[in-house]
Amino acid sequence: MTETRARSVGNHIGGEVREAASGGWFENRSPTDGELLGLYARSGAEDVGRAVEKARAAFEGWRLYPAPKRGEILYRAGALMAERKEEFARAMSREMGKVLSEARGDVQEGIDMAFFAAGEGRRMLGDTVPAELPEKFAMSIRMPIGVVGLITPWNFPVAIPSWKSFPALVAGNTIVLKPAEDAPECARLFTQLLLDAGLPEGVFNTVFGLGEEAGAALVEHPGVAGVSFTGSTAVGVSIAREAHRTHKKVATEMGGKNAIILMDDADVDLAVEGAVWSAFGTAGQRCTAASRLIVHERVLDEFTEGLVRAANALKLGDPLDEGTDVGPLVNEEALRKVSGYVEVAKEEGATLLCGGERATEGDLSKGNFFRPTIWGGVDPGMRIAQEEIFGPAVCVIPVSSYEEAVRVNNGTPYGLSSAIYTRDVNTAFRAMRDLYTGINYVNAGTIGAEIQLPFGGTKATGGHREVGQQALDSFTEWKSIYVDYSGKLQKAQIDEV
Ligand code: UN1
Repeated sequence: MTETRARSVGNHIGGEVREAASGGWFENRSPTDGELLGLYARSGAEDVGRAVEKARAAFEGWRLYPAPKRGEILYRAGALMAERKEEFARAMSREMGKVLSEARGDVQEGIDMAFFAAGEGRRMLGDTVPAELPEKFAMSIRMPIGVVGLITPWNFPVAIPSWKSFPALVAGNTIVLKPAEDAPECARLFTQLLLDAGLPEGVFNTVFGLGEEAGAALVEHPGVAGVSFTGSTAVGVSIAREAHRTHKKVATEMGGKNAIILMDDADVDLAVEGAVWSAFGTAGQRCTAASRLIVHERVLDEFTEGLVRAANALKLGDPLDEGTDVGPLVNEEALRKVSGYVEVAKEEGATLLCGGERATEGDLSKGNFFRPTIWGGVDPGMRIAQEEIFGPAVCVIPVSSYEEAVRVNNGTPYGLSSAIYTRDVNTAFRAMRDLYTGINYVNAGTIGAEIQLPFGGTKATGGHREVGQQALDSFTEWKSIYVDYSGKLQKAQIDEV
């Protein structure tokens, strides 16, 4: 019955809401019970072109609007987001399956980012440096790049659009957002929020659609000066290639195969808690999720026993119920992917310690629920220990020394987040030197990065950084400025005799 009442949601282009030029729509369904939540514009190149045109026109005014004033609009956006936190969080849980407490946390990252970026409006530091000639002034400033295309994922559907939009806006860019098709309602609420906060028409535009249609059109469009993408490494690499071909500035935030190392002097109970939270929080659907546990053989049995017990105690259920620990996977494709790795693990000879199957009792049968899965006896070279699974599944890899643990940690194509549990301060600092990932934790799991420090990783993770002051790097170009006030020709690098 509810299906007939599904709302149709158009694109937001230049302050107007409009259907896709093709008249097409795509469905947004709940991963918890399959209910149809809404229809969203299935956009293509024509819609993207119109949005870029509006954003291009708005850029001329927005870049001249003083940065502190741009920041004031972001302060308003942050305050409004705080007021609407519950509305955002509920829509998020419903459409992508994250449990409510985590959905609130996702919105909180958006609020934090709004206030942090707003402050940049009165900072946005450049350098002033001495010039080598006597009557000459030298400085550098950041300049906006123009229209930026943002392609955002469903797993942090408020935080990540905020991470990208707020720094881009405060720096003076205008935006076309292509949000993930698995969380379009959050993007609609986000867009409405920015309009309500007072952004001028055309500064922020949202085009719904599929990656291979609207997303690809955005990356190819010659009027787009920069692209920022978060998602899989396969898609990110093809976006980066296309962006380079069409001379766009590009930032890609891609996969992870994050590990927690447990040394033999670790607080094992604390490590169990950190591992469960990092591996099974958000049903393992975070870029930062721990999917490898590198455990010293001396604490292996004690740790594994505690881990399996804690994983089996997690409550699967409706993400809107406050008592639920783990919600559904985002869609059936995700379910198929995780199930596929259970087969791979079997072939590779890993030991399944718990989970490994869909959960179908009662109402769970209506959704994409998968039991928290742990494999023991994993060799670091196995596919389950090398490839990003993006679900509630984790490998336990035994090691016998610190050096081996570091080698295993660094021995994947990815480099986002890593953690070490140890009571030895020297080991902790050594690890902070040796672990080749963009984010390191000591005595905490691999998730929970805060927005005031750069977020991103090495190697196949992409090498770019979001949030923190470094966020501005993806949305600005440096300009070096020399002012000669001598009134005569002064030649740099030339010794006058
Ligand atoms: C992501 O999964 O893409 O550190 C972002 C964390 C969160 C952000 C994760 N603050 O887990």
